[in-house]
Amino acid sequence: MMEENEEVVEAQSVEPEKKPNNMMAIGAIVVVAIAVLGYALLNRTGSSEEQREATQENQTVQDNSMADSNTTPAVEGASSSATSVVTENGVTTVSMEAGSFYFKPNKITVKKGDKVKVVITSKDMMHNFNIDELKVKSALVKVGETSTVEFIADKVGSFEFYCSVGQHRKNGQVGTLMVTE
Ligand SMILES: [Cu+2]
Repeated sequence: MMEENEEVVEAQSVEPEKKPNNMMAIGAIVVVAIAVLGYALLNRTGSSEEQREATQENQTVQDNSMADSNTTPAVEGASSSATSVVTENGVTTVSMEAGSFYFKPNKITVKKGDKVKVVITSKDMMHNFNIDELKVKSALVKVGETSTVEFIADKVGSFEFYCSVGQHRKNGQVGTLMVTE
């Protein structure tokens, strides 16, 4: 009998202590939840703003490049378009624009055995033109300047051309030369 009573007393003495603990725990959870929620909300607005900024930047870049390609023929006068691929008597002449970070055109198709003449004009900064598999490496082309590199497309396949200046290749200044039979 005595033991039972003691147990009851013990159980009762524990209970009142537990309640405030629970209340505190719930309070802490609520505080943490509010903090997490607030942080998540802040992050979401932050990232969506960043995305909006990035989109705007992209649009600005596109607008600039469009403006450039629109004004270039007027400045150069002679050619109807700044970039072109013309094949004549087994010679493919590519008038190519290089900029940050692109080649225009970025796809060229020639026949095996063709002589390829790439006339590179830099729109900004310095760029060059390389195809490792065909051992093609142009000189550095400074802004506004033009440089020509010639080679024979003597292998069938799909080859990447790229700019080796700085991080330009990583930033997407690449293209594809297709050499067909
Ligand atoms: Cu470059």
